[in-house]
Amino acid sequence: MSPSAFVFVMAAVLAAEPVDTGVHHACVVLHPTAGNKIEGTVHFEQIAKDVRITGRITGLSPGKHGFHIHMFGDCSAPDAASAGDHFNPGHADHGGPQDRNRHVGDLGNIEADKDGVANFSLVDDRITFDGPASILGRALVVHEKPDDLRSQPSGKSGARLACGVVGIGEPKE
Ligand SMILES: [Cu+2]
Ligand SMILES: [Zn+2]
Repeated sequence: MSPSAFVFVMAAVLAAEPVDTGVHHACVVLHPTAGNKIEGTVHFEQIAKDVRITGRITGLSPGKHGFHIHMFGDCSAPDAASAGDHFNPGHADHGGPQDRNRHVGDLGNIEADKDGVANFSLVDDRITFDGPASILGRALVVHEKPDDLRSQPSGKSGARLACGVVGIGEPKE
């Protein structure tokens, strides 16, 4: 084989190599809405068919706080109303993370300790990084009150205390 033919063949082989453009890690930096001091960082990592959600959020009142993916990655309004409703591509009812009938964005609650700090690690089997249930570009919202996992349309979780956009994270391997 001539050198130029070899280069041609190698270029064809490299071009045919499947390129994995899939996202396996996403990251959210939470910013407080007007009038409070909630801050935090949350990571989403694909593990087989599930997504592990880990994070640390500070400035909360002790106890449970609703924790959802909302439709729009727009945290610009002072009360984060611009993020829209719960992310619900399947037109389901509001529910808890263990329910089959739930919004894709229904991640339930996080719980803050007496110092107002929530350290958590959850696993969810509905959110994804591609296809119709992809959370990329949408918003993560932390609420004032617990999500009761039942009431429509959003679990009576009250005001939005912090909001952040779900961004593509650096691969962790
Ligand atoms: Cu919410
Ligand atoms: Zn919901």
